[in-house]
Amino acid sequence: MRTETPPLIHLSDYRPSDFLIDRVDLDVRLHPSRTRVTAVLALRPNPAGDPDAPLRLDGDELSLVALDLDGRPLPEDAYAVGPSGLVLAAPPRRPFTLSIVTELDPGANTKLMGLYRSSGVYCTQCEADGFRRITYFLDRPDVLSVYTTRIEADRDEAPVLLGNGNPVEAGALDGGRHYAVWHDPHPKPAYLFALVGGRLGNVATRFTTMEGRAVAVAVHVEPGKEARADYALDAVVRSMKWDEEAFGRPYDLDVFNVVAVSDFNMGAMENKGLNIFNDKYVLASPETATDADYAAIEAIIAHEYFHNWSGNRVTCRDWFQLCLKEGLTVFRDQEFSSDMRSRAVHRIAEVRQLRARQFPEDAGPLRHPVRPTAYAEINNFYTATVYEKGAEIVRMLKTLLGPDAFRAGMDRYFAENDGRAATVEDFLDAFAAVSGRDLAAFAQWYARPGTPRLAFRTAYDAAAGTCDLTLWQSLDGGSALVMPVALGLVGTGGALDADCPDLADGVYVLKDAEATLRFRGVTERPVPSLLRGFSAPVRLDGALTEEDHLVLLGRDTDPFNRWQAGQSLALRLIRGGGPADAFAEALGLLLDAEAPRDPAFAALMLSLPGEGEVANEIEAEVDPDAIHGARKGLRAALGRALRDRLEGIEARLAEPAGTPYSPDAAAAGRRALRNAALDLLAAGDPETGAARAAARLEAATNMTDRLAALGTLALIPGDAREAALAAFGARYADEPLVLDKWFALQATIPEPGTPERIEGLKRHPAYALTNPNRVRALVGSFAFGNPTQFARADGAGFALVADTVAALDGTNPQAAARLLTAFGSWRKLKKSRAAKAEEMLNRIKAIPGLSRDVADIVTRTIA
Ligand code: 0A1
Ligand code: ZN
Repeated sequence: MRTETPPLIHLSDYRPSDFLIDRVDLDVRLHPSRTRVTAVLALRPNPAGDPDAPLRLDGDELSLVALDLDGRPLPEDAYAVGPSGLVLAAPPRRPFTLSIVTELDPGANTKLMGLYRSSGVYCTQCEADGFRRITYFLDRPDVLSVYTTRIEADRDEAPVLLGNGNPVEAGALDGGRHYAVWHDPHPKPAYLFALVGGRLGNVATRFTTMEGRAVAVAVHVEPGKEARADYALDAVVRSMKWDEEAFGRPYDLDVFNVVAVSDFNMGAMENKGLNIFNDKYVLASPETATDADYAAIEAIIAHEYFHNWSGNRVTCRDWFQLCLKEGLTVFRDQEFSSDMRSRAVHRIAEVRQLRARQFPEDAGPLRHPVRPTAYAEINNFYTATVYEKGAEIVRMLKTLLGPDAFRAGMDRYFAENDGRAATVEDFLDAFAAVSGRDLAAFAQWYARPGTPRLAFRTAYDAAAGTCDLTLWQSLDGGSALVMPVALGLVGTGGALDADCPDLADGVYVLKDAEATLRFRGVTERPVPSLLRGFSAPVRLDGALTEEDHLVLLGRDTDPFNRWQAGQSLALRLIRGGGPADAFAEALGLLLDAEAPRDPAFAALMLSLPGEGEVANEIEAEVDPDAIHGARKGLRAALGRALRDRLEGIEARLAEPAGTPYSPDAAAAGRRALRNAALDLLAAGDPETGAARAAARLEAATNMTDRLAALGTLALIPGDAREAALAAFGARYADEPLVLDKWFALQATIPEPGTPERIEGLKRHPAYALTNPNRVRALVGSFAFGNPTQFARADGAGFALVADTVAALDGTNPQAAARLLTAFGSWRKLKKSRAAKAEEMLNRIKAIPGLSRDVADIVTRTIA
């Protein structure tokens, strides 16, 4: 049987709903296998809809128990129930009430969409279309309703009952049962519905908003792990405060609850007043979480909280507008993290992530515009393009308009669209209105897939003291984009004070395919520093010499471009070979200056572009082994050339015994630099490196240092590595989130033995195909983070991942589809390897009964 190409839904087919639902009254009686849901829906025809239309309510894997219209059972010939929902052919043409009773089996719900159980805790996930797995509904984001939810459960099984909005009432019932009623006054689409019932501990505090509202804030976790929720709770409070200060957005309910669950398909979910999190992004202690984990918790807590305005108060008209909430909210969380930490360091991290995930997506078969125009399965569009490139568009808008007009535009957007389901046009209209600018050309960023290229040339006239800088942009299939290019000229003594009337605040707005800017008063041969702060998500085609990059690395005033110069130099050496002496010398000088001043920045300077980033730069016939070998060679050369300095850093940054762990950016930066130094030293001299790493592992007092040392050791084959891995696995046998790190680390070892190691780890008692974190850690890390072994010439890597996709598709299609996206760049590989990938993709495609999620990815990937 061949998989059919799933049918497409088109943006151009959008029509308003024929009916609206003003109020939803839910009564949910929780039971592990027979949960009963009574939904009372206050419906009315939509004046903007078709007055003769039938009522089609979405439903998925539901069993219908009873159906009443205005209090009377509906005769069986008045409705039809099918696999995708329930249809009333002749509904009333006036306001009416439907009362629907459905029965669900949360214990059997392995898709983790709708109502399910995670380690005994009842929880829900409704975005994008999970509410239809709870009751029949108009499950689309432009139908906004006011919800009241009564939850009933066994008190022993689920002493804590949480819903959206504010608590109204709670009490005991006969037979050991109890109930709680929650009311959410803010109209919302069904995808923001949530409930939780279970045995949970919590940490709590109060926050008073700028409007004087006292909010009870709590983070709920597995009992016994409360102390690990302190950092998340603190991040909630800091997010609340920041959104008031940076965007004037106060919180709007009396309670704000966060719940951590261990089985979750994504990072977290912004349900109104009741955010539900993958526990990986809540639980942290120095013993179990790294600095990177703390930073991710802070960012994701902020992200979900910020959705309260960008997503919930103003929601999306349809799923094509997903970037309206996601791109904007990523931008907001990035700004928050930049304010909490170092802006320059954070910007570098953002760009690395964009290049590692979004650039390849935009260059491969799964490419799509930030606002797609068609989809088969919306759950496959929670992508780096929608999120990260979507955030870059908002950032460019801010650069183009300046901070004041940007803030005024945001205020207007929130004011005009509060309580509405909006579009990208509504968003841009707000900025056009406050600034008087025409943003029609800028809007192309939402519509055009692919990463634009920016090229440049300089012509310096020493006699005249002028420099002409010509910029070109190109992107397949259309006119020029509007892009802000932050730039300046740099000389051997630092930034040149040259005059250019085309720049405003150091930014040139490129609107045409080509433009030339003239600088006057240029006193020496200048090096252009382009795209400072990565002011637009484009690829900058290099026309700089090694000497030019060295000037920027040493002298640019823009920290991002100093880092970028190092990356460019490293890329040249990885791709073209040649002596690394000049690069090493420049890095050494930079370390002397920056290591004491900004250790986090110095650490970033020491980390070379990843193998995937190198592959991005290559158009075809990618050979992961060659990239790996060249990168390893450069690291070894740098490790040797910088040995004295790296040893000095190692010694200087050792923390005095007894220093308490703090996750703050300064302490994390020192750890990052010290661990980067260790890693590079070990690359230069594996033998002493192994001993040094083993000693550091022994001495480590927190997970950041322990995992870094283990990671260094993991790259050096031998008994010391195996002993260290075994000891780590035993030490954290009861810590699933730490075992995930251990799984991931082993899965990314770039050696032929790794697939076999993974097969062994699949039999580890903690591994489970039903838990997305475990699968991501073991098989996802291999697929996305081990290019030499995933794309092995013998096809064993592709087969390993394909087998997992096939096994997972039956229980969790969303997770299976996500894993399959690892094949996205297969066509660029060397022919023999590409052929193996294609074989596996065809094998997956031929599986009978494939889910729509996987069928969609596989057909697009092969196409
Ligand atoms: N809106 C969430 C992402 C999310 C999307 C789908 C989910 O279903 C499994 C879960 C979460 C966010 O941006 O954080
Ligand atoms: Zn989001």
